[in-house]
Amino acid sequence: MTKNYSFPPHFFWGASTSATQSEGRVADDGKGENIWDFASNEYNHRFYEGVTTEKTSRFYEDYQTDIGLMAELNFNSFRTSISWSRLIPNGVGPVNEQAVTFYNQVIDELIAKGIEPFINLYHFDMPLELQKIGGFENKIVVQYFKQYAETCFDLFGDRVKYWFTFNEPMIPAEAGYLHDRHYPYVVDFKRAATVLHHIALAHCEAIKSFRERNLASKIGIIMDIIPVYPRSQHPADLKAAEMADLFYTRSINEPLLLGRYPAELVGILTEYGQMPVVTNADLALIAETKVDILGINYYKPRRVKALDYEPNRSGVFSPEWFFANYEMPGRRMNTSRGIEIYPQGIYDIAKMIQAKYGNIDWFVSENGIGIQGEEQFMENGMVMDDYRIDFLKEHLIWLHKAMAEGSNCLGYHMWTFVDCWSWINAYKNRYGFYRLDLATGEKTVKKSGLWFKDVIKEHGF
Ligand code: BGP
Repeated sequence: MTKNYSFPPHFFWGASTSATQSEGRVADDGKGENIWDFASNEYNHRFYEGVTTEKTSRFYEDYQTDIGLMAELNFNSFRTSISWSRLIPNGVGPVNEQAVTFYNQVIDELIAKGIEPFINLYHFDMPLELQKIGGFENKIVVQYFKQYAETCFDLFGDRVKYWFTFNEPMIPAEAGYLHDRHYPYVVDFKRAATVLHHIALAHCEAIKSFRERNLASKIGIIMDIIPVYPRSQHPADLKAAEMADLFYTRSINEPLLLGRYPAELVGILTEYGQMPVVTNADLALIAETKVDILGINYYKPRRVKALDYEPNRSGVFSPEWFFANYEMPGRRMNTSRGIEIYPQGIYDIAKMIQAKYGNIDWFVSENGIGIQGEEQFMENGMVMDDYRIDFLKEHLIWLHKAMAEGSNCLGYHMWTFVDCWSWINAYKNRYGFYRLDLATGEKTVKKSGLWFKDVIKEHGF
């Protein structure tokens, strides 16, 4: 096969998922509840068609089969998360031995099949008992997270070579405390900022514990860097883009990757009385913490423009007082998900990492396309998802270009291995290389899965 786009022989290829979105068996074998299990029951109407965390692709019982299906597609790596409340049912205190057995088996099975486990510690899933005392709003939870991380390093650190502290640290703060999308459905900027700061500290504490152990592994974090594009080069639009980037990206990337909060952000939050409590000890910890590797989830760009009205600056403080989202005419949309498709974004992120974050080792930890009603594309039992192949190709081409220009990208993980349950949208949009039949539980490969299998085998396409 003639290849136009070759990737390095040791490039990581695979997919990613998270515990809550794949495991199921939420009330079994000693697992404690997390906020999603709780919200599933108490706020059922907030999930698409009322489908909740119980209904998954059953990784808890089917992990062996699933890992076999990954191996069939030639995966050499796979990212999932540990469920904090499965391992430590109350978030702090005794460890659930059945969970230890489960995660040991998963890690061992992956390694046996030649699939490098990439293990993430937190994917939006606060144990319910800790949420009852405020979750990450309560600084004590930073210490509980540190203890949980230490438990994971001690139990699995002999085999896991790639660790991640958080998936998309901005989301629990933004979606849970500002935009009313995730439990506890709070709308309060200062509380969101407090949560974000404590997540930053939890990340740093976990890394400190990791370093103390001298493990022969790497640790990092998975970020959703959303590249921001202004409507025009007019100074007002440029300023708007700067503000969106400041609030939604730099506010977390800079403390965790550069060791300090942006001064402009601190200035604005102080002016508006929105600054969380940040001690000198916190700042010292942030300053001394470094990651070895970065995961980047990329789905969409953000386009912004200057506000064309004077915002009413009373009520809940909002970053949207400083910019407006902009729907660029003619932009290419994934209408199922309501987001723009912009493959060049992955290249722009790679360049940003090169320029701003010391060209650190990184990998694409999520990228994919969620489509509603994929049944319509089925032929002889297979989803003929050419749109997904095109999507992957286009993103990989831009990634390839960035790598040719010196970006240290180590791998590419698609979201996701098999259609999975999602926060809010449940099974509305399908993302998998394998189709999950919700009625029978059957998993069948899609055309994109077979295409990806070849790409991995050939190290390119
Ligand atoms: C990312 C999350 C994933 C996954 C994905 C798709 O932000 O890390 O957990 O859900 O988005 O999003 P959705 O399922 O909402 O379309």
